Amino acid sequence: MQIGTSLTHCLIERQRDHEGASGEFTLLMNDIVTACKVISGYVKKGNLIGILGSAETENIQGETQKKLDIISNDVFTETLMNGTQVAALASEEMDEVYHLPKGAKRGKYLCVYDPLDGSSNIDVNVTVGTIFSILRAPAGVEDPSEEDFMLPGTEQVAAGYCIYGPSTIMVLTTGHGVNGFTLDMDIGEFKLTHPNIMIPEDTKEFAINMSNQRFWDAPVKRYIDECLAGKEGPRGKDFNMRWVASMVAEVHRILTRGGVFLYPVDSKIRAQGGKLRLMYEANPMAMIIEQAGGMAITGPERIMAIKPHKLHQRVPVILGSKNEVQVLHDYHTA
Ligand code: AHM
Ligand code: MG
Repeated sequence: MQIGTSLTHCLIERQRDHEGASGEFTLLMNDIVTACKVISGYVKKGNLIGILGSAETENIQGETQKKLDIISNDVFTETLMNGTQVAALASEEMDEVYHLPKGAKRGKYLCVYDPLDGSSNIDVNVTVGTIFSILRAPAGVEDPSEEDFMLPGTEQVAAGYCIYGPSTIMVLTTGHGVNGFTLDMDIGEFKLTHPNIMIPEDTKEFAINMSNQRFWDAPVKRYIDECLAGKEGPRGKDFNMRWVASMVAEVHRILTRGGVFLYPVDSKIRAQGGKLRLMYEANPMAMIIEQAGGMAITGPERIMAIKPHKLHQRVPVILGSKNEVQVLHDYHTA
């Protein structure tokens, strides 16, 4: 595909590669693209239309929802429901599986999403994004249950995110590499700007919330201590650090110039399994990272190999440049 080709065109071309394809996937992706354009519009308008700030409600994870969390969730859910390519939906902002109304036309896909990741950043005008994962509904199941969503990340049909930063960029994988498309605001169309993204295998940049340092387990503590020791330490190089507190922004930076991102389990959050959610944060990002030549692990294991046991399950996340994540894997399995 040539730089500048529209996302719509790329999706139709891909559909042509699959003999007998029904076009359902293309339509679903088209709905996701539409939803992200609408969310991007809201994010960019911000307080011009009075949508910043807290909604004074809590999601199932006990986190206070922002007005934009709820708006984004409604936009994404309604767009996909009306699109008729899904059998059921699940979101960070909804306690349970979202079932389609009785008699509603439905398709063969499941979509799991975080409608607005990094939402603690909304009010301070820092980058946020939408993350999504597409799975196949089990054949013959009319109204999928939570159990039907319990598929490992290796079963994802596609994954992506849309980042609402200085530009709005959609990053996508269907298991054949990773491509990025920038929204051309003048014509309302995403255009291919980042073809075949590959993550540099080596890096000197890590991202972790250092305020949790005293709670870390030994392998993470060892790794960060060695990074901080710089040229004089065992790694023999000086490291740089970044922490946006918006996973979409961290992953996008890593896809662009390499790096390693860690939200490990620590003694403060051990009981809940980690901070980030497996199905709509860790798995889609892991698929993108692996497809771009990187690695995504919990510490000892590959994220995408985990068989989920509940929708809002949390896991430790370590991902990014292959050689650096390998060091962390070695420390966790030594
Ligand atoms: P959210 O989905 O409620 O926004 O939470 C997930 C976000 C990630 O984007 C980010 O990596 C992490 O939470 C930041 O956490 P912390 O505030 O503990 O640094
Ligand atoms: Mg999130």
